[in-house]
Amino acid sequence: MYGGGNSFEDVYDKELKHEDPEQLAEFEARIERGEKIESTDWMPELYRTQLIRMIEQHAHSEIIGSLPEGTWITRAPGFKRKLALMAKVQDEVGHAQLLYAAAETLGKSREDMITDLINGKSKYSNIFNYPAFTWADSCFISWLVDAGAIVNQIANSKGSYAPYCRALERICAEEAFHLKYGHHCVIHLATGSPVQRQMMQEAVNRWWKPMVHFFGPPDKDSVHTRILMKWKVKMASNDECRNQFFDMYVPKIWELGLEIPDPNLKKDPETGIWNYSDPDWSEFKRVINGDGPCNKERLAVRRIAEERGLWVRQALKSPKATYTTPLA
Ligand code: FAQ
Repeated sequence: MYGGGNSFEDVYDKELKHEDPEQLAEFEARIERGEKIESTDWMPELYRTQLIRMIEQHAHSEIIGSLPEGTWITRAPGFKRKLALMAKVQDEVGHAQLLYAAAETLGKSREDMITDLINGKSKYSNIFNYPAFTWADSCFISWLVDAGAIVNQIANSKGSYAPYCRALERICAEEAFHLKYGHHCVIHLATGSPVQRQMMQEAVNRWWKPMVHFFGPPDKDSVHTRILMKWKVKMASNDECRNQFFDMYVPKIWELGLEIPDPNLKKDPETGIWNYSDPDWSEFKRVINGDGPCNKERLAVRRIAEERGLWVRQALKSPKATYTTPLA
């Protein structure tokens, strides 16, 4: 891809030089007209590989994303919270299924995607590599991580690749419920006893930086944004999504009497752009490349699930064979 001295135009020309110019022009004209692309339609190879990369990473994020909150199901404070959290976590795993199915339409098998996840070849969202120490951490995820996910997903659901858009529409409807549940949990703690308020504040302090990272590197450093926006896969840039999130949720966080651990966070009233402190992008790079606080633990859980589920997948393929389960 571009970067490292190569201009976008150089790489665009190089990557697309094997494509038929007429087909490429017609494809780009369709996108320009706002038409949707189906899996059976002609598409340049780069569109296919970019979509696989992005949808696959998104699917992995949902499935790994269910883990930090999942650890709180057994310890949720009360029956109603437990029921709601169980339903939410189940939804996130369901989102992964929808997204894996959308990525499969482009020709990569689910087995290959899971193998690439477990081997550390594929990425997933930075934020799920941090530990949920307290109940308030799980409330932060349910409200604000879901909020960030919705900002990005609503934009992308208007994009050009039809199977991904269909999956995102359903996902956004479910995420809207998660957001309400999470907001309710945070309101409860932020307006509760001093101990509850303190616990919620500490969660905000812990999660704010990874939350700023969540939307991806600043546009000037983003590798894929230009081509993805040209082909209407990404309908808003990383900075646009981050700014929209600040706009919608910073006032709500402050309204609850919670502080955000960034003294420079301020909206410029003239431009509508939020200024914020450098959130240490070197930490972001380390985390997305496998060296965050929980990367190894998260992938180990996924690996065990794969190993334990192998006999079920084999039995579904060949029901008459005999299998030994790893638990027998
Ligand atoms: N984490 O050139 P860009 C959720 C990587 S779903 C890890 O700007 P792009 C639901 C990027 O892959 C959350 N890696 O990349 C939930 C690339 O590396 P590569 C996930 C990141 O694709 C809630 C490199 O950095 N949402 O949370 C991240 O144009 C609660 C350069 O970056 C989606 O996946 C990151 N945050 O923009 C579940 C939405 N950011 O591949 C449970 C769809 C960047 O070259 C509980 N995806 N990188 O090795 C997108 O919109 C885009 O892919 C972005 C990144 C915006 C994530």
